[in-house]
Amino acid sequence: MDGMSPDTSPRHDWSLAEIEALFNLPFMDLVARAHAVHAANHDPNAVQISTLLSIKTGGCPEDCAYCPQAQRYHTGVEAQKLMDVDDVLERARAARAAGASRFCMGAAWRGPKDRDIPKVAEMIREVKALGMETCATLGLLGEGHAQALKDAGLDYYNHNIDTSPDFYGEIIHTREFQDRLDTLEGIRAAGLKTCCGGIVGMGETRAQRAGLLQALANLPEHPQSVPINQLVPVPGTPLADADRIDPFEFVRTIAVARIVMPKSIVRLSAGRQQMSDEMQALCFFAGAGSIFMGEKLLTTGNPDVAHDHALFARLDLHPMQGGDEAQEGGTVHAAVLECLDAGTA
Ligand code: SAM
Ligand code: DTB
Ligand code: SF4
Repeated sequence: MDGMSPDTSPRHDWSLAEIEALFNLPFMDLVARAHAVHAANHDPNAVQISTLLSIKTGGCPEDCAYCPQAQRYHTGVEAQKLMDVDDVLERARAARAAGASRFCMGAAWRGPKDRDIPKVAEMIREVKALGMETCATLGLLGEGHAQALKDAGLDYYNHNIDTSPDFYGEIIHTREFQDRLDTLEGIRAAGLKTCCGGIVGMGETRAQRAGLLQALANLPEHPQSVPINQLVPVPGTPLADADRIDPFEFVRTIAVARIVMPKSIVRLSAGRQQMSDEMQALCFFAGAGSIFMGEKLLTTGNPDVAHDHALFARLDLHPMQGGDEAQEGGTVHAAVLECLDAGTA
């Protein structure tokens, strides 16, 4: 197979040259091909909605160059301890009311300590009981952690490889690329769904963006969810002054991710506040099938919920109930239906 054929059966043997060839296609050809793959595998008018909550903020010992929560950078993020379960639940209910089908809990840890797991497990159990899908992103997992989270009802675990193996060492020094692969292995072994992607716009080359997608596509299983983040440059971090990536290059990255992992849900993740509505529409056309909705990501801003509801209405998009199952026909959440009705009235 040449990487150009319309065959969409998942492959795990992508060469860098094949992925670079996709990036190098004429823009219109690339986006058209990506849309064809998208429509063959997903409902192109459905977008899955997740909401993020930072359950433990700031004070992180790691040195990820993009991150406002690393203790060593002075970003103005105030460190907060692990939230109480009731407060988390209140936020999950609000997210559900705004139309989110999945609630993602993030912690600024290198990884959880054994003593953190029971409290996070309780959050997961309670959020799940609200009828939402659950996701957690807590860093590197130790022995037994993934299984304990799975037993509590966790659906997805988010752990990003963040960038290509050959650029990784310029961004993070406190943990190895292999550490991340090991955590991803533990997630799969516990039967959790994987959410794994990366960040673009950190000064990497196109070949390195291709390398990020190659590493993702050649994992033993394609992650069910692939978040593509555009760097949110935060003052105080080493990447505060990184040049913004060309918006069309970002769209190309979404399109290539769509083609190389045809069954995965590609998430148009961080950075939407810095994108025009038109650019987001192009990302959806090129194969993005999921977003974070809610005015905050973890510590940085995200578009207003009302603006996103209006965008869905303008683009005739409907929320999918969650994950792959939704391809068989998701349930549209009442709050969003109302908004869609209002938008078309
Ligand atoms: N501490 C855990 C970890 O690093 O695995 C979980 C939380 S961490 C904030 C989750 C992900 O957020 C990172 O892997 C990175 O992809 C993304 N992220 C963090 N800061 C970002 C930024 N400024 N712009 C875009 N994405 C960012
Ligand atoms: C992911 O890939 N992006 C989200 C989620 N997974 C955890 C996080 C984005 C964080 C953006 C910076 C912030 O808000 O602190
Ligand atoms: Fe810590 Fe995660 Fe931020 Fe890295 S990305 S500094 S591990 S919170």
